[in-house]
Amino acid sequence: HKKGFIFDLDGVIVDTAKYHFMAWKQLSKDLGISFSEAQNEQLKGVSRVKSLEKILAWGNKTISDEMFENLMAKKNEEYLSYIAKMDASEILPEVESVLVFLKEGNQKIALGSASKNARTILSKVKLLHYFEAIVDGTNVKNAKPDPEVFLLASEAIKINPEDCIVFEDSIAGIQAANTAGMLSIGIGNEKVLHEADFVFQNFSKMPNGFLMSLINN
Ligand code: B16
Ligand code: MG
Repeated sequence: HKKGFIFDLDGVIVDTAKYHFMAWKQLSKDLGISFSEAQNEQLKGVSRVKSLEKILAWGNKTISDEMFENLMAKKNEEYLSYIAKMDASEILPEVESVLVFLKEGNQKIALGSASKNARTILSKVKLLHYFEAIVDGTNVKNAKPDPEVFLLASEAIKINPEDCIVFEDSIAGIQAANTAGMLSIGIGNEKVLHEADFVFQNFSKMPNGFLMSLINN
């Protein structure tokens, strides 16, 4: 059977959340707003625009549209300076062996991410060549939990949604996969991701034969 395997990026393939955190923290500091790791948690899977809106709301700040654009550009510049130093050592456990297994099994692989920097990051960590389609923040109009990102990915790899499997670390992403009619696999905390069909702390906790059973189902 040919299935479509759709991967989220941040939190599933690499932990770029720590770099988003550093960049948002600096921006908040410049604005005199406090910003905690718990707040950063709430920005996972959330677009750049929505993230800045949330930070400003937490700090009770209103700013001009021009200033908003400037801050977004500044945040991304700092974020990209961290990304520039990334290499394959930052790939999360067992991610590459899962990609190799799927590729060798002739399965379709796509990316479904909110990030506008997805291609840059995948190429930095040398995983770009595994992906037949990349749907990211540059293609998508409606953010997760809207299913658009995953539906576009399933179209791009020509696999029906019911034959697609999504790997996600955010609640919004799991909801998006469920709404798209796909099998949702949470990567992370099972208490947080309880709406997923399956949850594993990371790919190395996935039992032997699990991927094979998804392909054969
Ligand atoms: P960028 P994902 C998301 O990636 C991140 O989780 C989220 O924190 C970030 O704000 C968003 O991408 C946009 O990223 O600023 O690079 O366009 O988890 O959907 O892969
Ligand atoms: Mg994510």
